[in-house]
Amino acid sequence: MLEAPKALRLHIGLFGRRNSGKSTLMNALIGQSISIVSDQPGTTTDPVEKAFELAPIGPVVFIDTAGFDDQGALGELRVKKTRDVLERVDIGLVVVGEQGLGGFELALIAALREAQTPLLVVFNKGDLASPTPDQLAQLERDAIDAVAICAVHASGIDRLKEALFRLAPDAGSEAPRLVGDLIGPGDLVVLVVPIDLGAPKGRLILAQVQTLRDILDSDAVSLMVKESELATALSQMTAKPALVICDSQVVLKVAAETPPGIRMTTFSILMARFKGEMLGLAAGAGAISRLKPGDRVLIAEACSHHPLADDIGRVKLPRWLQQYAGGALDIDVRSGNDFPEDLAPYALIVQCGGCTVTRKQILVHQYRAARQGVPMTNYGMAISVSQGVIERALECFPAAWNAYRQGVTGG
Ligand SMILES: Nc1nc2c(ncn2[C@@H]2O[C@H](COP(=O)(O)OP(=O)(O)OP(=O)(O)O)[C@@H](O)[C@H]2O)c(=O)[nH]1
Ligand SMILES: [Mg+2]
Repeated sequence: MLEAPKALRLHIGLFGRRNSGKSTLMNALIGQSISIVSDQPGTTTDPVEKAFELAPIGPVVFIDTAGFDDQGALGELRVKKTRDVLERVDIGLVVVGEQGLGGFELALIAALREAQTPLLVVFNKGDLASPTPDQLAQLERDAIDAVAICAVHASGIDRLKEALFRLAPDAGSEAPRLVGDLIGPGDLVVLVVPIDLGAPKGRLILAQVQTLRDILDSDAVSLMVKESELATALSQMTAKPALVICDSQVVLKVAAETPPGIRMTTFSILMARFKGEMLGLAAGAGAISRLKPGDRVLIAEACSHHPLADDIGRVKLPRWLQQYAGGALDIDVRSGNDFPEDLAPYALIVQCGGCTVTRKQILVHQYRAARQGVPMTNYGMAISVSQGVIERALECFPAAWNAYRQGVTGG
């Protein structure tokens, strides 16, 4: 009964001309020979379905269909079955063979669009043909995603999975609450926010605003102070706060001033859960303790902002990580969409909190890192590690605390 019910699975249909490699692709995606492959056009006659757990999307059903371009009496029945599939899938893959993108594929694209079905063009047989620049430009103009693969050699399948994940309507969007599940009605939550030169003028940053809103939604009570007022605020309270949440930059002071027995964490750690897969990021934080001088580290920021004098990503984090490693590290900073395909050279990836990007985008990065066996964490967790307070800040997330400890030992 742990299986996802079929209706909840994302249905992904494979469409295209006969012999374009749909069945080969389906087999490559699931890593088994489920659908019959041959060089004879028209091999698949009836739709072939296979339920599968597809990382990082989750439970899916792939539906391989009969090539669509054949006509005639027998052909028409097949075309109808394929059309039925086309109308009920959640995502359509338009598989293009060595003939390239032609009128037939454009008609398929139009049919999927008419059904309002997200679609992805898959240029298969990369060993025999490649999409032309014109075709790619046209797809881009129409805002249609495309990937080039070679199904027989199972190459490009990971990029295809990432593209599928970005298309999936609900995948990754079921974010946990920011803090609402950690508190109850009437609870008091203390928020500690430094107002320094880096603080935006006349407003609060998004993570703080979202946290305040979630506290309001939970019918709880919030009190926001600067770190200089925290001790006073705590000493004047008659009831114990349920939680103290601070900016990572003051985590050392706040951890010291919050009495044991009162839970404390940081906005960035809440964001790690809200915008990413927390356990993976916690395990990645543990890997910081295994950094050695000379290791390569990737620092990835989602937005390209103008760096401040003591920018976290470019100045503070590198300094802290190098102190931790006990020597110079080889640090690359990448911003925006420039997240490398090949992560193998890195001993660690530190991703920003991702306040300006979707959860999906961070999950795609995490998926890519996990697949290549590279530990990945985020800014806030890395800062708490460098300040020696990560275990305190993870106390209210026991599973993440365990994942962190496992990351430390490399287990
Ligand atoms: N060179 C090359 N051949 C491929 C590739 N993918 C599939 N093929 C070959 O293309 C032929 C057709 O593959 P299928 O997977 O059966 O194609 P299909 O789209 O399912 O065809 P129908 O079921 O007839 O519609 C087979 O001989 C495959 O081995 C590829 O990436 N490169
Ligand atoms: Mg087939």
